[in-house]
Amino acid sequence: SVPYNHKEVEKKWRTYWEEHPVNVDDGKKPKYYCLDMFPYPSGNGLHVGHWRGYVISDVWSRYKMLKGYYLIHPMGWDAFGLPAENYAIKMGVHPAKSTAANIANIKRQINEIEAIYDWDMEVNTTDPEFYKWTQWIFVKMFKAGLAYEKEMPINWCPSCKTGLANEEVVNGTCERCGADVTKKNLKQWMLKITEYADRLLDDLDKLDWPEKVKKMQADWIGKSYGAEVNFKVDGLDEEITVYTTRPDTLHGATFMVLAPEHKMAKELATEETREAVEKYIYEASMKSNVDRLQDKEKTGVFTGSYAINPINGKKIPIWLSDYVLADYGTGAIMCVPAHDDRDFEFATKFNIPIIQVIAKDGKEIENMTEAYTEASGTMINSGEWNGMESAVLKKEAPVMIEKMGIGKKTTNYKLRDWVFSRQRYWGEPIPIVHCEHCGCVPVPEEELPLLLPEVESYQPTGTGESPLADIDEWVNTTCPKCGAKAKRETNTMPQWAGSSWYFLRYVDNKNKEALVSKEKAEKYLPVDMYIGGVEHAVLHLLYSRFYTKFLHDIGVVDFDEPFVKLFNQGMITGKNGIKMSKSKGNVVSPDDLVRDYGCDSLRLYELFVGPPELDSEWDDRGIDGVYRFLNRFWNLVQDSADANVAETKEMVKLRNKMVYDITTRLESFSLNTVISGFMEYNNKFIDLAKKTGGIDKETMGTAVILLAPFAPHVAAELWEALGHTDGVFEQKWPEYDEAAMKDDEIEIAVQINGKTKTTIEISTEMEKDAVLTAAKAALGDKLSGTIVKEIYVPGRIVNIVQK
Ligand code: ANZ
Ligand code: ZN
Repeated sequence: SVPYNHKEVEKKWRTYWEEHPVNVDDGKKPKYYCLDMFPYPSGNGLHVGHWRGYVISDVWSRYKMLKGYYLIHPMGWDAFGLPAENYAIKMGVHPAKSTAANIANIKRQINEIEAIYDWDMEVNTTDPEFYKWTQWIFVKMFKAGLAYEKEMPINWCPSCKTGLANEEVVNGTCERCGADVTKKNLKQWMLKITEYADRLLDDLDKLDWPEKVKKMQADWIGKSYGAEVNFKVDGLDEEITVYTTRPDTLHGATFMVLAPEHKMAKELATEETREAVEKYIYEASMKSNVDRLQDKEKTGVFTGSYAINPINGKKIPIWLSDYVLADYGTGAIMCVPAHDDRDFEFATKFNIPIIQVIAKDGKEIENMTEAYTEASGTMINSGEWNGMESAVLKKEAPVMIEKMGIGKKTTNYKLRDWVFSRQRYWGEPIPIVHCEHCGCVPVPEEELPLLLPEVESYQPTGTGESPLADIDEWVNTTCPKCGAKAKRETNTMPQWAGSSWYFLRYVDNKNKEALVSKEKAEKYLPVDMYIGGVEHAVLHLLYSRFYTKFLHDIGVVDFDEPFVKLFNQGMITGKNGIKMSKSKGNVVSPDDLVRDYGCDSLRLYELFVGPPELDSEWDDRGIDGVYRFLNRFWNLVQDSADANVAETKEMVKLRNKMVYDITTRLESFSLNTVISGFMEYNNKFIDLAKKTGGIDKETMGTAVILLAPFAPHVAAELWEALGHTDGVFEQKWPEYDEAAMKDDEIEIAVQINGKTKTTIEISTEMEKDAVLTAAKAALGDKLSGTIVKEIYVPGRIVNIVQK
């Protein structure tokens, strides 16, 4: 038979599939929408790590196709954003130009994977026909009161010269460039994602997503229950309200801490403390939230004033410290050092009394060395609350506090409204006109898209204005409402804007009348399976859910969750688990591997390197193993096609077992073990074929169909070699017959010194040792002497020789 030549085989089938697409909508099949997180078209092209996600999604897609679905499997480009703009600043090339070149290159690389993307559905977030709808959504949100302007201190990246959302600040640094993030007071466009907080939280239950991701979203939303308690300031006609999730510990509050930005902070300073207080407030204003919360030594300053604990009338000192955030709760907390770690650390450092109010076994700890943070035990040192269970009190205290008139029960969220403006060029212009008479007026929907104008310099101004502010003829306009002279908003949208809804557009990407038509939305949406990296657990995935819920509410789509199922693939890393990156010089390009081993081998190896949900280290040498497997399988099928033997029971059994194993492993996304499964069965078939001269065509055909989603070219060629005239992708995914999987049971005689004493039932698959053990167990007491020999004639007789 012909030896495997990957170049020829792959070329042949690619040409064939271009004219005979395998995924066709016959109007009868149910749809299955399998979506990849669309790439940012960076100038570096794809490395083997990017391949992994695309291979996983293509394997899953082809599997669903063989299960009888019409596939929605689109691809597009998330092409606005900083890298293209930074490149423009450096090289003077318009971002649209460099982006187009990058897209062409990456598209070529993606085509090497031979994934069945439907390029008719392609979208590009920077295409005016696309961002028209990104702007349209913004206008709709504005009209619904969900987009508003607010002056506030925002995260500011001094290097990218733009504002950042909380989600884009990682450990106090800019997610993009790594520079330390500072604060800047700027007028911002905000999206009221907080209005959707409860739905975003509650609907997590509906999703077939990894628990880890759901938890990250729930934590990000951060809903908590507790109470607001009012403390009088001693000697002033003022009250300070604190937010606490542990009102049960009220008697243990020995001090109060305010965020340095709290509106009372300066007022509380006395003559002696004023200088220190003002210095502290200034220093804190220069730090980011994340910096302030990070685990390092607590800092703080005593204001000189005291508050009165409303439950017991005790005077407690009021401090300022940057571990209290201004924009969470009320920006002020009551501190219970005995039962809160941060408060304990602070009290220890500044010598503030610690009063225990919950005792684990009813006993007070003599010298506390750490806070007791559980809400379990009985109340002590707590006046009328003494003796109560702290867990019960924790639930009841908010209501009790409300009744006492010293506060009220409340719910709090960590989620903040989304800072939606960027002071950069390469983004969607925010379609708003500022009019002296009418205020903020949206650009009329029929005038969208509001095109991004050409500029001479992409350089951000650094003053907090975008480069668009320099283009007078663009900025100066008239008010759509009253016709007076007015100015355009010059900020652009964040990169997340387009990616928050792009998955809806694929299925109707040429529609000029609507974001997506009702019929198409109903027929093809939502996404059944979304595949991408876990780094998007909160940002993109939360924003997309928010957008989808909004579009549901205004009647664009009739579902309110975009992604039914989610799979996060792990990263492919270089040696020692180091992330592949150009700067580290450890990037492995797929191009050479495709040339030397073929697309099919690389596809298999991308899966074989490790469990798809975990990070895996790449080692080029490993691809040899899968290449050898493909060659062996190739030869087996070709030889079997020539030999054309009739099926035996053994072959039927192996066939059914293989279908069962491969299907169950695939269904549970254990893709690496699917590949090792192919190798194991291949070896079994080769062993069997040595005895039988070949394997029957149905069994070989079944193996070929199972392999088709993984190694499509090889499968197509071998399917043809088996004599079929239709295509392998026109087949149905094989079913297995459980009865046929069972090993045969046979009865064999068990002898002692050649005389039959009993019989046992064994499976034909049983190994010699296991048969002997079973035989000896069946003989029991009859075996009284010393065993000198144990004989097994396979499938016939066991003979134990004893003295
Ligand atoms: C007293 C107390 C006693 C607290 C105790 C905890 C344990 P979550 O679950 O995150 O909502 N807190 C309130 N506002 C804060 C702010 N702006 N910055 C920093 N910390 C703040 O936690 C709420 C708890 O975090 C509140 O309950 C408060 O400390 C603190 F044994 O009040 B607690
Ligand atoms: Zn006006």
